Amino acid sequence: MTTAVCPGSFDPLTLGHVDVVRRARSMFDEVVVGVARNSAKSPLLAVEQRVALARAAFADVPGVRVEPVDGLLADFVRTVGAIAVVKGLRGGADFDAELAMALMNRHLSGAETVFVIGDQRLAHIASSLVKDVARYGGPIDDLVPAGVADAVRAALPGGDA
Ligand code: COD
Repeated sequence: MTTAVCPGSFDPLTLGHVDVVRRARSMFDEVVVGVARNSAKSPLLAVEQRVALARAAFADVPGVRVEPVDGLLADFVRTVGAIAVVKGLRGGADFDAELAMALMNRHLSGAETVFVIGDQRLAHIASSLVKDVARYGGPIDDLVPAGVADAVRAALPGGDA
């Protein structure tokens, strides 16, 4: 059985992420979505909430499970027995950011990184933009899986979280 890890901050999970995970699942028997605690980025949503939202989003996708990543991704990859990390690319800027991480993860764990080109209709979707749109009261419901938009709005100042 082949296992791959799809890691990210998923703060919040978007339809772009879902597309990448589904494409990864078409190549590997099992995909583990690794939700990084990522304290360096001061996430809007707590890791427990990001994990819960991702579990709900992938509940109907066989062969996909969601786990938190507390330390190094390279250690997580080894722990779950994955042979690859799968990352999505929207363009050259993503590749520039991903290359050093891919090389470091291979250095640390031996795992290869596989890049998939996401659906071009979702290429404008980034977690940071989703939060920005929501912060100014814009509509985000068609950018994220069900339940995520309400969680983002609730977590913003003035929300009911
Ligand atoms: N279409 C296609 N791909 C997309 C889209 C989209 N619309 N949106 C996002 N993506 C891709 C991104 O390019 C990325 O590959 C992935 O989805 C996740 O995106 P984010 O923004 O949720 O996650 P990041 O970039 O913040 O994740 C960084 C990690 C958490 C993977 C990284 O920091 C990490 O591995 N942390 C663990 C600690 C560690 O090991 N650090 C050393 C790393 S070498």
